[in-house]
Amino acid sequence: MRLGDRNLDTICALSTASGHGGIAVIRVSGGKALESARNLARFLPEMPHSHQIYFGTLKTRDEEDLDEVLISYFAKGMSFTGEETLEISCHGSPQISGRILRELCASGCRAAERGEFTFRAFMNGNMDLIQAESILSLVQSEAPLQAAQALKQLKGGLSEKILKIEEQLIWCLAHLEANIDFSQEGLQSASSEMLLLQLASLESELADLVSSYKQGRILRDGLTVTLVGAVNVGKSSLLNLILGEKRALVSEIPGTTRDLVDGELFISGVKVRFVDTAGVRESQDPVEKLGIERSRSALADSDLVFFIFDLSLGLSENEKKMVAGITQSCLVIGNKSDQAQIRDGINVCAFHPEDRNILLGLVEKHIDAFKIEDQSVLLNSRHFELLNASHHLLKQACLEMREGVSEDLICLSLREALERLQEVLGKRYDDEILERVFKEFCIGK
Ligand SMILES: Nc1nc2c(ncn2[C@@H]2O[C@H](COP(=O)(O)OP(=O)(O)OP(=O)(O)O)[C@@H](O)[C@H]2O)c(=O)[nH]1
Ligand SMILES: [Mg+2]
Repeated sequence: MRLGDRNLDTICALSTASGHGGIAVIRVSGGKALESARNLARFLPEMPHSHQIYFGTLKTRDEEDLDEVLISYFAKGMSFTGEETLEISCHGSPQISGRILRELCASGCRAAERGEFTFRAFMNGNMDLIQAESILSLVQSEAPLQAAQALKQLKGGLSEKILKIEEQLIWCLAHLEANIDFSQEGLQSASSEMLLLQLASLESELADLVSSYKQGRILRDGLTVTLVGAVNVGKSSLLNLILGEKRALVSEIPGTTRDLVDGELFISGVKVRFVDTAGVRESQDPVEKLGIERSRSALADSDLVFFIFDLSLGLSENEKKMVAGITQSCLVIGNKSDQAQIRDGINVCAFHPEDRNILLGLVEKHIDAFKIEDQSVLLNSRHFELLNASHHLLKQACLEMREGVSEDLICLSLREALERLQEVLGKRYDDEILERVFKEFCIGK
């Protein structure tokens, strides 16, 4: 069945998380929402008012009491999906919500599929595809800044930006095409220089959006900070200081940590995962060798590296070589400052609780450098892929214009760039695109 054809049914689903809770909310949406619900909720008035709440007892078809509930009613055209919708707030037991759903299905509804409520909101023009996807980002958000960005997108911030680019691109295309049509008469509807200027500015706007995906990924997936260094320098002690708990084993025996040990914190609204690794040294012990191998691969996966050394011993030639080989952002941190005579550079002592702030401050500075809060960032790989493609096409069109390539060819690139923009917004779509977007959703959303 085509996705669009499913819209004829009235659907129902549990919209709150499954399990026991104070209340559970069941959503019913579609042309027969009221009619179906009335089979259970006979207390509903003939003509309920939109955005009003009705209290009463749901009954089975055999007149058995199901639960005392509140029903919020949303008239067609005034709901999230755009269809007539009811939200039934019942007591939060899976047994109760399960029975209500079964009764609804026996009264003409069918169980909703993943994201089907949001899908209908999109199909009924209540939101564009970016906004629909932002709901998923919002529901899945873990970090406060990620939620803030998703909310911005739900309110249409990102869509507005892309719509503006789309509008200007259409304007440029129209003038370029007009120039082709009137070229015989030697007329130009807009000068090529002006069009090039305009297209170059659109290209730079798109480039900014595309590059913001780097920040978006940090918001979505968080940052990984890895503590590496030689054996016994205090990496595990510092991990414990950072996390505020005894997560990793600490001992005076070099080579204590064998496997990766990690923990998470939120810093500046971003999820940060700290990873402690096995100290690096020449070793014949096969298990220790495996641990050191893991340290190396953890290093490759990290966004920021804390290279720890023992201040009382100083940075050895071997350690200097290790630092030089690190390609990620790396901060060299001297530990055991309590035992050191000289304390230059970043220095801490794992036994001083106040030094935790020094370490967290380093991560905070790293995050602040991305200036995430000030701008609209891409959170979604689909948006990134399409905007990236659109940007490349626009860049190519600008290049062709500078080289004096025929306007027909330039128009081809621009039209393709425009199509990618329209796919991001969901102005152009097919079942495959929609399947890909909505399969990520949970049921009831
Ligand atoms: N004086 C002093 N001792 C420290 C400090 N930090 C750690 N130590 C001690 O140094 C020893 C090694 O600490 P760990 O945290 O296990 O060091 P590590 O780098 O994880 O060691 P490996 O896992 O073997 O690579 C322990 O005896 C710690 O108590 C510090 O700031 N000052
Ligand atoms: Mg250790």
